[in-house]
Amino acid sequence: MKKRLFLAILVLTAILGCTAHAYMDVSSDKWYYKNIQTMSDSGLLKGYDDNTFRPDNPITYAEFVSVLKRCVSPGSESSLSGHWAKGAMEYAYSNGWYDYDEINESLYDTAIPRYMAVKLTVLSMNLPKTENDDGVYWRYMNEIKDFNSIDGRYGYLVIRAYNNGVLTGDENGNFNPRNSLTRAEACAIISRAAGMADIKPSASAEPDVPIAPQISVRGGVSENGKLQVIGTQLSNERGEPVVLRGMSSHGLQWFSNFTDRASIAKTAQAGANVFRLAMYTGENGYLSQPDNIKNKLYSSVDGAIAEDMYVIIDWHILSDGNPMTNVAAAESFFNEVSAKYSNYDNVIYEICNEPNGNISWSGDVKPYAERIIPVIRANDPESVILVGSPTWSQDINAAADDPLNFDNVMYTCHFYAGTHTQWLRDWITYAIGKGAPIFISEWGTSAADGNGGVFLEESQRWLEFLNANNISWVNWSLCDKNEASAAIAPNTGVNWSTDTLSQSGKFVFDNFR
Ligand code: DCB
Repeated sequence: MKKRLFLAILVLTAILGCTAHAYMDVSSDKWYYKNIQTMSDSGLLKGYDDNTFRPDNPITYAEFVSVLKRCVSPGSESSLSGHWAKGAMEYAYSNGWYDYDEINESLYDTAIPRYMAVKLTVLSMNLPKTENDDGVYWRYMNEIKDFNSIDGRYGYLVIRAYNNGVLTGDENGNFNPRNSLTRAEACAIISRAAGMADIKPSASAEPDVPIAPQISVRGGVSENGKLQVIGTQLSNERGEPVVLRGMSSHGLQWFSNFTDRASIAKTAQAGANVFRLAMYTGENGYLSQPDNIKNKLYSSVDGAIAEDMYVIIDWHILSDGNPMTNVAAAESFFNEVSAKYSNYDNVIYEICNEPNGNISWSGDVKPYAERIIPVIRANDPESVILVGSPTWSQDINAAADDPLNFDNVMYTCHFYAGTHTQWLRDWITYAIGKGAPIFISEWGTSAADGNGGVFLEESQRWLEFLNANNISWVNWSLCDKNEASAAIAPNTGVNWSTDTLSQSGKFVFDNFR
């Protein structure tokens, strides 16, 4: 059993005979009275010389981080020249409590926003991940009324703080992420967190590195790095499970106005961490106008990279049902694109959208994959590669029965809620049971033709199933076409916003987090 330093400090305080301090502005009937006494008596956050504590003043970055540092590693305060809190700040940074772009010296003496205080508390105290951190954000969107206004980078940490009993919302159920934190609130949060966290005595000079989240639903590339497939689970660079959620474009030959940087950024801001670029081969797509379509593709891939997203390059076969029909063009395309992006962890290759027609997995699609995958691997040896299957990427069971012999490969399963129901979920369960990793690189709330519905109840069943299995998904499609599956209301144009989403789009965007 590890000793709890916080308790040790309290005991020490008692032994040394320190008496509780009475501040003239902290009366004993206040909700925070005990928290302030605890923090003050243990020397973690003291009052002022004029015998005030100023409980309602906002706490600064410097003060907050210093308190946390004293909690987990008491002793030697800063001996560095410069700002008095510089030592604590550098300690915090070197232990991964914050990232380089989050705090700089010009912020030290300003009020710390609540989302940042939560991040620092959760990471410094190693607050344990709880079961409910995983993929069920939609539940918390009811409990934390303003959850949508929390930046995607912090949502899971806020949830973890709630789950650990460190935080509760205001009287309206709001978290108010960008508001400041009063000194009284800081005492409450830190004393609660310290009371339940396993804080290690600082005897060992090397403090433990805080745990990273085990499931990152909203993490982008800077957080998750190079992806890998472990067993059937998509995982990040550190081997922790990852779930990607986002939007697919419609055909680049028709709707590339919704794949510019602005549209990708809006999708990212809504909480998505993956964007798929549907590069149709037929239907006046890539094979008819290769340079034009490739330029559109590249500028959109670059836009997604700039937005810290994962990006799927989709060789969107459809009318050309057998991938073998254009296998030579596919080889040269994937050779070029995998060389171009081999240094980017963002890129995922989808080598055949939806094989269909009178073909089989073992006779057509698998041999195709065995030609394309080595082409990509020659340039980009470890990237994740997605492979479709016959019957518009529903025959995942056939793939699971006769799998490809390559690492970091996943099989796509595509569903449309108006057409595909429990039976296809059962096929996924079968495939996973056989060890086949599954990725939903395309799904719609509509029927299989992209129109009809929307079918939100069945879509909800699907998402609960995918959440329960940590399966990543990409929704069809980000455009304003007049069809049910389109996420943007008909004819809205490129100045779309989350206020001009279609019924389908509202449902899908609400489920990124
Ligand atoms: C897939 C395709 C995708 C298609 C959607 C919806 O096709 F990957 O390209 O998108 O699912 O059908 C639709 C667009 C339309 C467009 C049409 C042709 O939404 O605006 O006019 O492509 O480019 C599927 C998926 C499943 C099934 C059939 C198809 N299925 N299909 O299970 O029967 O026939 O395209």
